[in-house]
Amino acid sequence: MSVIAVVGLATMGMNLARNLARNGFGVSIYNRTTSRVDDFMKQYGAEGAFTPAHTPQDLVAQLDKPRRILMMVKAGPPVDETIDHLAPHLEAGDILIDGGNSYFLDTVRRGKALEARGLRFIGTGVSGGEEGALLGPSIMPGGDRDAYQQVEPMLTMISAHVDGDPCCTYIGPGGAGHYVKMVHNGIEYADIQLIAEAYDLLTHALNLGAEDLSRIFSEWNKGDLESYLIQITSEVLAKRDRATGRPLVDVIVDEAEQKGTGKWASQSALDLGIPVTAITEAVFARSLSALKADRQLAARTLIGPNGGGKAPAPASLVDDVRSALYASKIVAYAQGFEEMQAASNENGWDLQLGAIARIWRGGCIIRARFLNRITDAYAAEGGIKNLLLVPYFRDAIASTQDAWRRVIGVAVERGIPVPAFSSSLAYYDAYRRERLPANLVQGLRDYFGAHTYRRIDRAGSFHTRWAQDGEEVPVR
Ligand code: NBP
Repeated sequence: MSVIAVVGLATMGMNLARNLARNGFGVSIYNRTTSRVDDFMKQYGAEGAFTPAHTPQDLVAQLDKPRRILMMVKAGPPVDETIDHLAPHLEAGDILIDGGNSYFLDTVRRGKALEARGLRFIGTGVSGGEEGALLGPSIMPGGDRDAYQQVEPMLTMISAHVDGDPCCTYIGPGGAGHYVKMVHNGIEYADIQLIAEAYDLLTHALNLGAEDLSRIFSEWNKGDLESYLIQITSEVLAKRDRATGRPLVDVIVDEAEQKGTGKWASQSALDLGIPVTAITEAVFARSLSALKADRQLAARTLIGPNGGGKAPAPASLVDDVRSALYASKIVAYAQGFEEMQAASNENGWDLQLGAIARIWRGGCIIRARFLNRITDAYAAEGGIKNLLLVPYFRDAIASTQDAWRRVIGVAVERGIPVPAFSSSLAYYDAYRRERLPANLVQGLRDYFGAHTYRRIDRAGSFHTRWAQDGEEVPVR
C-alpha cells in the first residue's frame, strides 16, 4: 500500500514522486498516457517504494485511507478532467491535491464542488522547477486545513529547508495557496525582466559581450543581489553554442513566452486596485517582445534619439546598474506583498506575509538572500504597511536611488527601453509624494462628466458648473 499517489508524470510529477520516495514514502504513480508509468518504472522504479497503476481503480485500491492524491497535470481543463476521472472511485474524506499552477478562482470552484461530494481539496503552489521538485521545492498549500494536516508531514519533509525550517507552510483557505504562488510567479516575472534590462543596458551602453556580463553577474551574486536568478543569469550568459561557437544567448530568439501566472497577478492587482507596476510592466514587456514582426518593421521605420548619449557611458555604470537592480527589486517585492495583503483582506484569508517570505527563502525560483531581509522585517514588526517603509529597505533605497536615477537617465538618453526600472522608480517617487496631480484628474473628470470632487478644506462632495455659470455646488 502507498501513503500517497502522484498523478501526472511530466517534469514536476515525476520529480516530486522521486522526492517523496527518497524521503521514505510509498508512492503510487499514474498518468493519463499510461506508457509514461511504465517508462517511469523502468527508469526510476529501483529508487524507492513505487507502485505503478494503469487505471484509476488500481490506483485507489493501492492507497491507504484517507487516500491522498497529488495531481501534477497541466493547469486548466486537464485538472477538471483528472478530477472527473478519479473522483468517482474515491470515498468521503479522501484528499485531492492540485499542485499545478491553477488559477486561484478555479481552485475555489473545485474545492466547493469536491466538498459537495464529500471529498477534500488542497490547492497548492509548488515552485522550484525540475530541480526543486526533485531536491526540495517551496510549497504553498491552501484549502481544507484538516486535509492539510494529513499531508503536512510529507509536504514539509520533501520541501526545501533553510536554517532547519521547511519551505512549506499552510497558506490559507480556498484559493489562498494558488494565489500566493501566482504572486510568487508575478514577482519572478518582474525579477527576470529587471535582470534582462540590466543585461540590455550594459550590453548596449558599454558594448559588453555575454561573457563579460556573465562575470559581472557572478560578482553581483556575492552581494545583496545574491539569488538563484542572478546565479543562473551568469551561467546562461557564459554558455557557448556548440553549433556556432557564439554565446548561446546571442542565438536565442528574442520573443518571451508566458503561461499566464504573471498576467493573472496583474489582472488581480487591477481588480484589487493595487499598483503592481513592476509585475505588469514585465508582462507587457513579454507581450511586446512577442510582436517580433512588428518590431522588425518599426526598427527600420522609427527614429531613435538624435545624437543623444553618443558620449561613452562611464565604467561606473556597472555599479550603478547593480544599485538600480537592487532598488527596483525592492519595489517589485514591496508591490507583490501589497497585493497579497490586499487579497488577504478581500478574501478573509489571514495571510501571514512573514511566513510566506520565510518559505520563499529556499526551493523556489525567486529564492534570494534578500528574502531573509523581508522575513526579518515581518518578524521584527507586525502591521507593515508597505515594505518600502521598513527601515532596512527605506535606507537601501535612499543609498541607491541616485545611481538608480542615473541609470534611467542613461537609458532614456540612448533610447534603451527599461520599463521595469523606470516604472519602479516612478512608483517610488509617486508613493513618497504627499500630493499627486490627481487633483487635476478630478477637476477634469468633474468638468466633462460631473463626477464631483472633494475639497482639501471642507467635507463633502462638490461639482462646479465649469462651462455654465462657474458656480460650485455641494452634491451630497
Ligand atoms: P505539464 O504542464 O507539461 O503537463 C503535462 C502533464 O499533464 C502530463 O502528465 C499530461 O499527461 C497531463 N495532462 C494533459 Br497535458 N492533459 C491532460 C488531461 N486532459 N487529462 C489528464 N492529464 C493531462 O507538466 P509539468 O511541467 O510537470 O507541470 C505540471 C504542473 O505544475 C503545471 O500546472 C505547471 O504549470 C506546474 N508547474 C510547472 C513547473 C515547471 O518548471 N515545469 C514549475 C512549477 C509548477 P499525458 O502524459 O497523458 O499527456
